[in-house]
Amino acid sequence: MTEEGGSKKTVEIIGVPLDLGANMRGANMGPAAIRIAGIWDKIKVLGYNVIDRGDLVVPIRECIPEEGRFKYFESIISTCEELKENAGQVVAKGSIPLVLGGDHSIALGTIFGVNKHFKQKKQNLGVIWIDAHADLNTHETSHSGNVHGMPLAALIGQGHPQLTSLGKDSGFLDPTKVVLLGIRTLDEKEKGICKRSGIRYFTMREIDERGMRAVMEEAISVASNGTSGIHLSVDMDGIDPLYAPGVSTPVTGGLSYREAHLALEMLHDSHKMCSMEFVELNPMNDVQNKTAILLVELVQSTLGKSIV
Ligand SMILES: [Mn+2]
Repeated sequence: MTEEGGSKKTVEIIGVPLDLGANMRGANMGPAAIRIAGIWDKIKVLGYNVIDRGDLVVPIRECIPEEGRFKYFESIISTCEELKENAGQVVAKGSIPLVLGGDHSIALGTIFGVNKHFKQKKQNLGVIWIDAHADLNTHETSHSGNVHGMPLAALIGQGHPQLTSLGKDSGFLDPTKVVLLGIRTLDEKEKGICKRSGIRYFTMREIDERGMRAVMEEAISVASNGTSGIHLSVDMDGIDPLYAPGVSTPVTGGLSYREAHLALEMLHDSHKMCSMEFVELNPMNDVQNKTAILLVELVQSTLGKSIV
């Protein structure tokens, strides 16, 4: 869905400087670091029109009253409502939303927004979610109460009613059309949720054994089956901290530089990608903006940059 009939596609950037879903602070500086890494020019050079919608206005942590065990639910939900609206508008225009996080809780806004558009046309959305974690905790299984560990659960309709209420008018994802890629650390109770979810998950072990090409072929086939588009959600901690140190929750043993590029080059070649988000970049932990530069390169691969 990236280039149709030679006409120029438009990519619309939406920055979401929100780190309220995580204990570690700093992901709210992600959109700025990604712009500094040259995202606009690097997309433009591939022949796309680029529109930068700027950043959504996100409440400041110190200005929000303490909300109890479930941290910053109200503020995260109101930001996600606004993001849902924005992402929905962009796909309805036939453009590609590129959402820049921010922590992974913002996927609730992006994906419910895109899904709402597809549901209105009686179509389904597939999702490829690259992450070290499964993000399948609920309020009952989460140790921390941090929303960035819960978004995928809420997107398939599980979890705290305040979070799932975001999907009331947009419908939930069909877990059999969702792929988790690169997972390598799950909470004990989250493992059971993952196994029972119906999601096709590819652990790092399976990627090691089968190779990224075979895994990604299957991932695209699962996310394409009966769907009209694939949303890509990239948590930068899915990539090995050797290449992507600038994240809030680094976990060793992740995707290599080449594996990550190959996966996204293959997604581009499928012509199914309709929307994307890149999240959990944390400039506080980065080294000379290296992870933001990698993120921009990965966006380019998803949009069709090839070696020759
Ligand atoms: Mn995540």
